[in-house]
Amino acid sequence: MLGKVLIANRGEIALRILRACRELGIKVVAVHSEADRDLKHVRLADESVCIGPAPSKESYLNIPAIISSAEVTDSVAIHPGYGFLSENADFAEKVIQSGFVFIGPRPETIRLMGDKVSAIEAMKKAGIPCLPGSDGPLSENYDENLKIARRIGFPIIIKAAGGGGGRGMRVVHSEANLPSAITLTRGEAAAAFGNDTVYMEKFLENPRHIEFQVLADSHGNVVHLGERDCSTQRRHQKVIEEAPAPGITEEQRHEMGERCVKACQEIGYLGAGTFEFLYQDGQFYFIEMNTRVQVEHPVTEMVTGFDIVKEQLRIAAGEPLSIRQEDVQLRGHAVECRINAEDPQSFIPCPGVIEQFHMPGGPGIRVETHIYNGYRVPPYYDSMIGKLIAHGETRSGAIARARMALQEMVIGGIKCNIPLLLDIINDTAFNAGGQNIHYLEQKLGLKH
Ligand code: MV4
Repeated sequence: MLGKVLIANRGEIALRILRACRELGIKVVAVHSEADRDLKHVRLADESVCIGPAPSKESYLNIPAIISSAEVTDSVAIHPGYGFLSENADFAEKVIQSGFVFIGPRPETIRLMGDKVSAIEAMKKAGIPCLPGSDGPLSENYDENLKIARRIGFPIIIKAAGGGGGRGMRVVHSEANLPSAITLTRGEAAAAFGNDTVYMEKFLENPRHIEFQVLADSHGNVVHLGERDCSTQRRHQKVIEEAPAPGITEEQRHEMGERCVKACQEIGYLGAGTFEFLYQDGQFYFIEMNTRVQVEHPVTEMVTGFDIVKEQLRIAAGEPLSIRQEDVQLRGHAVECRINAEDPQSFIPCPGVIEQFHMPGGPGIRVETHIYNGYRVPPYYDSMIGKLIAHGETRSGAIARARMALQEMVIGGIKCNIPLLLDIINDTAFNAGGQNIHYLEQKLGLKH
């Protein structure tokens, strides 16, 4: 096993990674910003290094500071968590060049998936269903682009190759708007990602967001752990995720899971990964692949019984996966509620001191959080302060447990979104299951 792992992240995921390391007998190095000295995982780590001032750019995104922290602490490997440098191919490359193990896919794979045009091309070639699209970057030739749009059929969507997660895209409903949409998206993409490559896809009006979790080791073993439904979102921020996805049959799961496994084998994927699909009218369409552990990984852990972060560490150590596909059986249902330090009505972040914190408990309840009584939520980072995951034998059983736990949980001193989460958990449409990506914004729109 890896002797010592440096965790290049903060908050709940840093604590989650620390716990997985501890279980495997791995020493832990925490790196933190000046604003994060009091993080729970920093206190629990074997060693800690302050890597810079509060702003992420100067700390959690400061590659030289992180690499030198690994050097001075004699770390063997670096776990990037999610966000920050987790999908930065240059970082992964520098980690490896400096003699450390990067806990994630190879840099070339991160780069391939980071460019959405090359990701779609690779996946299409590997037998993953994709949307009708431009099958490559758009040129500057208007007639050519119009021809592509007519072949696909309106509405279409223009997306930035360097985008993802909802950044850099524009829907076009008619031919008249095509040239300006391409020009505008290209300009925004150049400014935001330093890459003005754009591509075109058929636009789906009412899809669900369903993603498949995979794990691949360095011995050629690949497994899928089924899917998650992440359709309950607002402005591209997921609010509630669940596994399995309502209404997806064992046959669909098997077919899509197998396709994802085969695609991983074809591209030589390594580590944990997620295939993101849009699902509409019974069909799956690949949109992106995430080459990191995801915020919502616990719902998959709850229904499969496997530990995704421990598997990441085993894979990075060159060990074979501890899971064979035939061992993967889904049991019950899990829902995850993201707890954010924000106003539940305006969604404005609410940093400050946690004056009171009571954890919920009972059968099937899991809380992933770094907060504690007296902890100050800093204003510099994402407002997510924790996750409540509820497991039950059925979807309604899991929802009932989530409801009880949300009612039981007390977070005082700052505003948080528990009232909003309860409102969703008690909503008739949410309880019916299988809502699309517009459900939450439509529900909130009704109130405003
Ligand atoms: C789409 C789409 C409809 N049609 N692509 C947004 C996030 C990025 N990962 C892709 N996104 C979308 N791509 C086509 N061809 C609708 C979305 C979309 C969305 C997707 C998943 C979850 C939430 C979303 C919210 C708005 C739009």
